[in-house]
Amino acid sequence: MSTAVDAQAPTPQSYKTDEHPIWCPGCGDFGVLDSLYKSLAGAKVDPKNLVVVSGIGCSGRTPGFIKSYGFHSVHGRVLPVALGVKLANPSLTVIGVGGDGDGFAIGGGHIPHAARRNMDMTYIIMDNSTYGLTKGQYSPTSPVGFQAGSTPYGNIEQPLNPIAMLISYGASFVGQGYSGKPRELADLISRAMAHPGFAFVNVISPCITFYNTYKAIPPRLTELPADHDPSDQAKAFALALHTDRLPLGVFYQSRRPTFEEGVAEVIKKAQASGRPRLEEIFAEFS
Ligand SMILES: Cc1ncc(C[n+]2csc(CCOP(=O)(O)OP(=O)(O)O)c2C)c(N)n1
Ligand code: SF4
Repeated sequence: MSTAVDAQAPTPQSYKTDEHPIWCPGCGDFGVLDSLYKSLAGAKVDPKNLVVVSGIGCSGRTPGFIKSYGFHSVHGRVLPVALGVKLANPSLTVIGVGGDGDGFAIGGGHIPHAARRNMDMTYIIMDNSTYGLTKGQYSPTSPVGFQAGSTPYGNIEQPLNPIAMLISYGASFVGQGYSGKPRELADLISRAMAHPGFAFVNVISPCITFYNTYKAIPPRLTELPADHDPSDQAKAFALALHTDRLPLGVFYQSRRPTFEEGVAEVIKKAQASGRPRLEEIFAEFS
């Protein structure tokens, strides 16, 4: 049986459910999950106030492994579901998780709008540059030349650059982590959760079965420059363009009103306007 979460002194262990991940041994998603447990414990998040929303994919299984309310939703629809949850109850801690296929391919149209709205949530992409669950097809972050059943002669498409994309869409927090560095990743996720606004974390999380990058990724990992100022959007964008290196940490962070704050203002203005309420309008037609 899993243990109860002690609200005063939660441990990473106490967020584990009785469900054991069925990911392949060595899957990067284990490192992401471990980091999430640490961040939740560090922030003393009460499971009663936590909602984890996922899409479909190996990564999409994550809510089942975290003591919380969970919503294993529809492929590519993490963000609209999370938006609905947060708007219905802004006091909840909302975490979205999914793969690069889920988030950047079928779900890609939601990202610019989530970023510009700035709803207070954390969105974690477990980026393995392939479709793990469906057996290794190429994804929007697969490199040129990537060979799989769907691209037997090599991928001919330029990969997306998640960090540059999110910075240019106006996300107010953009960070990158690696599943093989769970302590640093936990620190990054903690910072994302503490950020009041839309916090995007791209986690390089190798798929050991269909695209094993455990040897190729580590030599490309680097730190952001020690003097990097995360409030400098242009500099953050410039750093994101050097895709031969993969800097880890917070590229960009800024504070601006959240979507929920804006909606609360609109509600106040509407109530003060003296305009008829929706119920009154409906009543006219009944
Ligand atoms: C509407 C819809 N289209 C396609 C699928 C098939 N499908 C399931 S998961 C998936 C992609 C999984 O890749 P990714 O999102 O990167 O997650 P991973 O499995 O790598 O964690 C696809 C295409 C689906 N379930 N629903
Ligand atoms: S197929 Fe890949 S992404 Fe899916 S569980 Fe296995 S290693 Fe992880």
